[in-house]
Amino acid sequence: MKKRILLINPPGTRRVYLETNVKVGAPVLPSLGLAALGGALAACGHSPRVLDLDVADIAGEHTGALLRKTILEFEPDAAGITSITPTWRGAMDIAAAVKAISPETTVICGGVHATRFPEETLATDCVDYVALGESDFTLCDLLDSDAPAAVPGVASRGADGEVSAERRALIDDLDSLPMPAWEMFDLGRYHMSHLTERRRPGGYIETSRGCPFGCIYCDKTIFGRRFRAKSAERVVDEIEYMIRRHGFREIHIVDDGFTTNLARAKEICRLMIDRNVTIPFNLFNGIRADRVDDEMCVLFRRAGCYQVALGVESGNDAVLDSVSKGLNKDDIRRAVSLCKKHGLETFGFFIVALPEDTRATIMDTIDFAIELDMTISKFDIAVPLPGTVMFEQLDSRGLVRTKDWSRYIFHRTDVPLYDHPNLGWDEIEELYKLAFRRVYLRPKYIIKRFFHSLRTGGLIKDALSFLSAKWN
Ligand code: B12
Ligand code: SF4
Repeated sequence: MKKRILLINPPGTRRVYLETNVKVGAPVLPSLGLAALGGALAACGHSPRVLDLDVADIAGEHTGALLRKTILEFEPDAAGITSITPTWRGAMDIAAAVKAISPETTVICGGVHATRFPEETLATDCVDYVALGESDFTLCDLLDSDAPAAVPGVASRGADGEVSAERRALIDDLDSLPMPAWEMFDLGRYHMSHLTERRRPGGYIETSRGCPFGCIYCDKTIFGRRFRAKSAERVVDEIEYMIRRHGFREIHIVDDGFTTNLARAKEICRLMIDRNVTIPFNLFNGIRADRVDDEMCVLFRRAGCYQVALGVESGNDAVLDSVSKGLNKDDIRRAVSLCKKHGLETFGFFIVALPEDTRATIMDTIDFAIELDMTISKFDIAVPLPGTVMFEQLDSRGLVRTKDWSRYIFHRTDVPLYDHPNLGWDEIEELYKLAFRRVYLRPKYIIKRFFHSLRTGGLIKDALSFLSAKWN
């Protein structure tokens, strides 16, 4: 039987980005996870709708009233709420509100934090089921089943109060995934930061899932370590569908490892060129510095890529070793200079206060950022996301100070999350702010950025961001 399901995105962007030092980089695009679920639901005959409370929150709308109005109008059979660690608490409040407005609506939670903590998520009567991990097919099966608790990948609380939480096998054939349902979103309400955007509207695409590496701070709860990929044909079909069917004018690739299989990545670019499906795109989530070569950069450029993000993390080889990155500074130097040689913008992710960091190694990281002189350098505070090796390391030593997950945000220093083995939080905060000042207030950078923004038309936005940033 056809069912109405309301897919809800909880607020997050305001606290995670807009109230922090990196507000200039805040990305506000439609959730790919919800679009993927919507596509799968539509493909099996259901009627999905999205309620994006994050966008409503940014716009200053009253999210509680909006939720109420939407539920009373749409009368969903089920509500599906997504969450990651910092938005989980808010997602639980939304679950309670849904039940208060409409007790007969089935409430299903999914996403990384609910998957990691099904017991806690099912602790109240407000959540009926948790969909564990990848749920593209789980959610349809759950809605179609007379015994939802028995559907593989569904966690629920039994009559005895016990929670059964068995994961479903990962999806092998990613070409079998239906196209994401972008029609559920009002694309006019979304935008990237001008730092990572050329044209609007932009949209996320995933071409693969899983990453074989094991960086200690990275959460692998959903897609795991096995690399699985869509075929080049499917990827280019999907890009074409985004452009022609939905009017996207730019794409942002969110794969953990777009170039894990370099031959496939090159094939995708070649096919984009051959089929004339070139479009401005960036490698938003970063590629590994050891998975890029000259030919790849040439193909990136020809296919429309203008910006490559790289996970640099640290400017100290011993610290890089300690986080099991499997890369050293020379690998990173090589990748950055290759990208620059081919005229690609570079975006570097750096982490301040990794467990082995000291004041001196953080200064190495700042110096390395200056040496690399990338188009954008983004500094994050090392956050031990639950389930990561880093969390286990700190927690087993009794160093984790709070499990208030709403505070697990990469760019906030106002509340200490853990006791760092070598540094106090005052010092972490001081070094974090110093990193931005030393990298961005260099005359060489300012002059270069000025000409860059003249060329790309971002001069006024750059000037405003510069003036509104908190440098101290
Ligand atoms: C793109 C991305 C972003 C984007 C947009 C996220 C979005 N809302 O769409 C941006 C840049 C905004 C972002 C920001 C952050 N991100 Co992010 N992000 C990603 C990334 C790279 C891809 C996410 C994605 O679209 N995947 C593809 C879709 C299809 O997968 P999915 O969303 O997981 O959905 C599937 C399942 O989870 C499940 N599912 C999800 N929701 C629901 C709901 C229901 C009802 C059901 C049934 C199932 C279900 O089914 C889906 C289909 O299989 C992931 C890494 C990764 N590889 O997943 C990190 C990741 C999700 N991000 C992460 C983090 C930590 C953050 C930040 C907190 C970092 C920070 N700055 O502090 C912020 C928070 C932002 C916010 N607004 O709250 C972590 C989350 C870890 C955790 N424990 O929470 C991840 C896993 C990275 C990592 N490996 O550590 N992120
Ligand atoms: S940080 Fe990147 S390379 Fe490291 S495990 Fe996560 S996705 Fe893989």
